[in-house]
Amino acid sequence: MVEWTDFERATIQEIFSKMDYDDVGPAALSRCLVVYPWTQRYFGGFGNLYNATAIIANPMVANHGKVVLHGMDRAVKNMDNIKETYAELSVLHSEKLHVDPDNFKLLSDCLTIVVAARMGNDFTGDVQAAFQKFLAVVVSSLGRQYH
Ligand code: ZNH
Repeated sequence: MVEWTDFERATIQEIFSKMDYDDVGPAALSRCLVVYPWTQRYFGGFGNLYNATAIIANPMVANHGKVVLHGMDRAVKNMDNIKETYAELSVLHSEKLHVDPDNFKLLSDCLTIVVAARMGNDFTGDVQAAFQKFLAVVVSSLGRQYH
C-alpha cells in the first residue's frame, strides 16, 4: 500500500480541485499524440490527426482528453485504494483496447508538463514530486491487469 504525507494529499486534492479539465485534458492528450506519434494508432476512429494543428483542433481528441482526465478523479477520491479503483479500467485497456501500458507513462508525462505550464511558479519541486508520485501510482495501477 502507498503511504501519503499530509502535504502530498493536500497537494493532489488542490491541483485537481483548481484544474480546468476542459483545458488541461485536451492539452495533455493532444500533446501526447504530437510528441509520441505512435500513440495515434489507438485513435483510428478519431479522423484527421495529420499534424499538430489538426490534432489540437480535433474535437474527438479534445473530448477524449476530458474523459481520461475525469478518469483520474477516481484515483484522487480513492488515494488509499488506487489499485482496486482501476482494476476494471486496467482490464479494459489491456483486453479490449490493447493499449501498450508504456503509453500510460507517456501521457502522464505530458500531463505533468501541461500542469506545470498552467501553475507557473506554484509548481515547486515539492509539488512536482507529489504530483509525479500520484501519477506513478495511477500508471502502475492501470498496468496491473496486463499479463
Ligand atoms: Zn484510456 C478509454 C482512462 C490512458 C487509450 N480511458 C478510456 C476511458 C477512461 C480512460 C476512463 C473510458 C472508458 C469507458 O468508456 O468505460 N486512459 C484513462 C486514464 C489514463 C488513460 C486514467 C491515464 C494514464 N488511454 C490512455 C492512453 C491511451 C488510452 C495512454 C492510448 C495511447 N482509452 C484509450 C482508448 C479508449 C480509452 C483508445 C477508448 C476510446 C473510445 O472512445 O473508443
